[in-house]
Amino acid sequence: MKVVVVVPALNEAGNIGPLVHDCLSQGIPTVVVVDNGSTDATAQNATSAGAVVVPEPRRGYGYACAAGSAKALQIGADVVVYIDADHSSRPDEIKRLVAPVQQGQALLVLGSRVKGTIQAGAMPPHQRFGNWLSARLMRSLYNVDVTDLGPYRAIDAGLLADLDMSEMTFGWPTEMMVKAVNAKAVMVEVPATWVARHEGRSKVSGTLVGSVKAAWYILGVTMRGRTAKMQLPEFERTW
Ligand SMILES: Nc1nc2c(ncn2[C@@H]2O[C@H](COP(=O)(O)OP(=O)(O)O)[C@@H](O)[C@H]2O)c(=O)[nH]1
Ligand SMILES: [Mg+2]
Repeated sequence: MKVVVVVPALNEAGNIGPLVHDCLSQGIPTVVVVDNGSTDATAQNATSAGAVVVPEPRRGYGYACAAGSAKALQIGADVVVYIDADHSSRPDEIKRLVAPVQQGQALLVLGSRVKGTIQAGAMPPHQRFGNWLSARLMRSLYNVDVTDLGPYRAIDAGLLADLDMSEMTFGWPTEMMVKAVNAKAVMVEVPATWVARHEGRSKVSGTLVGSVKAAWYILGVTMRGRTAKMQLPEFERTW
């Protein structure tokens, strides 16, 4: 199975090179870095490290994920893995993430930091709370057994294409989950490690504006997913 890693990135020049290197050294054939209008050397450093760089000037985490996904599907991915550019997730856990898709046990695999390890100081208390609340809401509204809404995940390419993603904000990872549930695709969690970003400043949970925006989008998508707008026909299993 061809695994393609997609990395949405905004001004991560100090992190992107080592991250791409670590992904490639896991035997991943293609790492797609989406440069979301960085003003630093993110694109150059990603290219030097061996990534395929896709520019996406429209600012937004979802825009970047969508551009990377389109590229991954275009180059024939069977499984697409998403990982943040700041090296908070560990590329040596990609195999664990991809295994349930490869073995035909799930179509969407979520890296759960709650089931795994959160390094001291890697997740501020308000982010922990927001995440707990969102996961709780997801459990009660969708009747699914999830503990985390983190960005590190693997998805079957067929399911990804069918989900017709439209949320171009930090709500993208949540939209993927609610649409997968609505499409009755099998979704599982595996433990994942979360460490503090290697370099640079947080733009989301580390800032008030970023945190409020992220919470707004995540909760909004979770609620809207219960309306007809995000209903999808039942997904055909590929195994
Ligand atoms: N494409 C895109 N990525 C972003 C944006 N803001 C942050 N990111 C990326 O999203 C990830 C999470 O952001 P980060 O600053 O680490 O937030 P934190 O994990 O909450 O501290 C990182 O990989 C960032 O490079 C954005 O506006 N667009
Ligand atoms: Mg981060």
